[in-house]
Amino acid sequence: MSFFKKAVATIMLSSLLTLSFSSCSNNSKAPGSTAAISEVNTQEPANTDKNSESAESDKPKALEPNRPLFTDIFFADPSAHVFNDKLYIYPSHDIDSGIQPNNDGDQYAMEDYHVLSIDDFNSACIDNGQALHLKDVPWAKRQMWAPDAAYKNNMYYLYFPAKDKEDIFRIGVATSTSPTGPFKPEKSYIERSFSMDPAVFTDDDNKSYMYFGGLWGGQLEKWKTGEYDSNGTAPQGSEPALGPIVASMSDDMLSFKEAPQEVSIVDENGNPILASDEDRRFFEGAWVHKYNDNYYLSYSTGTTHYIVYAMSKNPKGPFTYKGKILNPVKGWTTHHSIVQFKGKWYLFYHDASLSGVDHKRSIMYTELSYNSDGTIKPVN
Ligand code: FUB
Repeated sequence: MSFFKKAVATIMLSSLLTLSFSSCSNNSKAPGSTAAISEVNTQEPANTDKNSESAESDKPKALEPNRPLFTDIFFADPSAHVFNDKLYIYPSHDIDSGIQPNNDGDQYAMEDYHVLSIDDFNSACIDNGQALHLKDVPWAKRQMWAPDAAYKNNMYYLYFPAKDKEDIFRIGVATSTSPTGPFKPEKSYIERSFSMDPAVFTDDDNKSYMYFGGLWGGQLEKWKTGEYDSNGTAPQGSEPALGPIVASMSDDMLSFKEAPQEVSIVDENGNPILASDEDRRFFEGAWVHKYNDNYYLSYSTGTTHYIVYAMSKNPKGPFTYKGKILNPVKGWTTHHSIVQFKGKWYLFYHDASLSGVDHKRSIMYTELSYNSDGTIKPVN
C-alpha cells in the first residue's frame, strides 16, 4: 500500500481512536525558554478517599505504557539511550508540512530536533526544547528524519539524516557537552554516508558502529553500485533483499573508520532473506542492542509494517532472522528502539493514532522481555 492510500485509511480509522486518549497540556518549549514538563499520559490514582486526596495528588504520576508521551506536539522515531542513569529520547519532530503525501515521503518535512528525558516512569517526560535546527546545518536542505545519539570522549553526538543541496540523503553529526544540546553541527555530512535512519551502537569494548539505510524515500536502493544512481531500484522477487549498512566509527565519532558495508540477514537455513519476503526483509529503521553476548538487529519491514529482529554473535553479522517484535501500528511507518533502563528492557515506538495523519506521530513505550534462549517475546 502506498504512503497515500495508507494515509487515507489511517485518517478514517484513527479519528475514532483519538477519542480514547486523554487530553493534555502543551509540552513543547520555544527555543531559549525553560524546559517544559509533560502532564500527559498519567495514570489517575485509584484511591477516592477524600482525606488522602492531597497526599495522592502530591505523588509523582506514572507514565503509562502504550500511550503517547505527548499529545499536543508530535514526535516520532524515538531513539532511547541511558546516560548517567537517566533516559534520553532522541526523536524526529513531526510537523504539518502541507506537502501532499507520496512514496518518497516528502510530506515528512521535519525541520528540527528536540531531546526528551525521563528520570523514571513515575515522573514526567520532559521536552528539553529545540536542540538543533535545519537552518544551522550548512550542508542540509530538508527533511530531518530519524536521528540517534551517542556518548564518548566526554561528548554527546547527535547523528541525523537530511537531504543535501542535491536532494540526496546524507548523515550528519553534531556535538554537545550536554545530552540535551544545543548541538553544534559539523560543516559537512559524514564522508561516505548515504541514505538515512542512523543508529549508533557502542559495544562493551568501547568500539562504536553506525547502522543506517532505508528503502524508497530513504534512497538505499539508489546506492546498489556504491555510487548514487537516481534510477536505482530495489531488488525484486527471488533476488536477495538489501540489508542495512554498517560502518565502524572512528575514535572521534565524527567519521567512518572504514568503507560502509552491507549487513547480511539470513533465514534459519543460512539463506539470504529475499526481496519478495516482505514480512521479514529489511526496509528501514535499523537498531542494534546487545543482551547476554548476543547482538540483536531489529528493524521495520516497511510495506508490511512489522518490527522484526535477527540475532548474531558478531556486531557486523551475518544476522539470523528470529521473529516479530511488534505488529503493525496505526500509520504507515513503524520505528523503534530498545534500551535497558534501571534493570528492565523497554521498546520505544510510535504510531499515528492520535493525529490520524501518517506524518504526525506520537511516541510511546512498552516493556520488553526475553525467553530463556535469548529470543525476544513479541509485544502483545
Ligand atoms: O520519520 C521519517 C521516516 O519515517 C523515518 O526516517 C523512517 O524510519 C520512518 O519512521
